[in-house]
Amino acid sequence: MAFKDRILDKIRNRTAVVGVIGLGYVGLPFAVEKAKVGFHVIGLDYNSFRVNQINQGISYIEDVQSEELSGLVEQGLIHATSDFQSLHDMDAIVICVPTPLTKNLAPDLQYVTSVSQEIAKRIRPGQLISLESTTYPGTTEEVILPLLEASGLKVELEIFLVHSPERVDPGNTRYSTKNTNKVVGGIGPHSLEVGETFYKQTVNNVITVSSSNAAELVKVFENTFRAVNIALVNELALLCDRMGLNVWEVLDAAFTKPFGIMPFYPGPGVGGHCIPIDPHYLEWKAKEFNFNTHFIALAGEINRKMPEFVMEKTLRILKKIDKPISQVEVLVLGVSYKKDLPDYRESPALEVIRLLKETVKVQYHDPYVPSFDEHGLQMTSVSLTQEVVESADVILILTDHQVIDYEWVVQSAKQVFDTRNAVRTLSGQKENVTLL
Ligand code: SAJ
Repeated sequence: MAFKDRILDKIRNRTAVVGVIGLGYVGLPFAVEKAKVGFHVIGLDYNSFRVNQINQGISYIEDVQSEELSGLVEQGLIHATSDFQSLHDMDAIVICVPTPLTKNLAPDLQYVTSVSQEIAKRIRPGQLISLESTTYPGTTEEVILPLLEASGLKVELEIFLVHSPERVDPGNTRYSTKNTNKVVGGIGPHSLEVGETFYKQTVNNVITVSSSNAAELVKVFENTFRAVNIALVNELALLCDRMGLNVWEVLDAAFTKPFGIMPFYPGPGVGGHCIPIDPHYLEWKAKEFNFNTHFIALAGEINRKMPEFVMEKTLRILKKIDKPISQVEVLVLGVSYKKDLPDYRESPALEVIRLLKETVKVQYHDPYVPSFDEHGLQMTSVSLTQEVVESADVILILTDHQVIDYEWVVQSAKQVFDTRNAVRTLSGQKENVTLL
């Protein structure tokens, strides 16, 4: 097994050139971890802005500090490019490109497929290819493998192919790429050995599974677990609204159970590029086996309904105001998909604003999102001044950024509708606050 032994040696002595395709919230932190232990890393991204930022040592990812990145760039350990020719120089190629959905919730593998074809054009014996993008079980074996072997090279003999799902929790300061357990599954035992050795260089704990299919299913299950449990508490919020009970009080009390339960909280919906999307990859694949994943379908339905519920409950509050509805002003606090991050991809807040704008005047403030152009909306964040807070008929908290002074907001506002229980820790009066 000359080719396997050679790549194993290069990985173990860290002379292997590591390629990372897709320099987003997964790829860039991974590239930094590899460079920190001495690997030469080539970052490949079609986005020239990202390439230029990285080569100037400037990080655009919250979890990567520019000081750390610039040091590695100056040492020549990280270099970014848009040139696919660089694939030939890479010994280990890690694919971290997006796996979105089409409009009718079907997998969109265009990025994975096109990158695999580019790799196949320049592939050479002795390379390891690892898919980290979240996808349905079978992608590595049924989509990537044939594209790579079209080159004439054989997986398990001359090239090595694994799936190792990314597990990045944006904004999580406790778990990083290095100390988050990493699952790896290979097309065969030789690929698995190479993949496991590769990840063990920078990850404290590598978990091997029997196949790339198993590794793909592990990750999609993880995100399905979250989507279903978030939908469960969202459904409870809908029921508590009808029963006149406080869902936050009920959940806080339920989570005092010291075993057999895990905290999840309701909200205005589910955003980000994972939880609203990944479970539908599994739902789509399961149909091939004549199998309906009811929990995934139901969770998606409930979570996607939350923005409409928030809009409806907001209008209920507004109807109590002695003012023509068309004159009413709503100030939205927070549009990113979760707190303390600038990312507003798939954010339910945008859907809530879109719905509300059909009836009332809406403006927003988000310290992390100065402006956005999405969902047919072009909006700019307003300053959170005393005047802006006092003049709004309702302040609608959709993202609970910690930098906001909620004590001041509640004291100054006429009405507050808090969909995240951001006011949970406030001691003062909260008569003007309605919770989801
Ligand atoms: N949300 C709720 N209630 C909850 C938890 C989350 O409404 O109890 C909402 C959030 O506000 C957000 C959405 O769901 O809009 C997703 O939140 P998230 O933190 O689960 O999702 P991501 O995409 O930021 O990160 C997740 C990772 N999060 C955690 O495990 C805590 C993890 O599932 C994956 O590593 C990552 O997606 C991914 O890349 O798959």
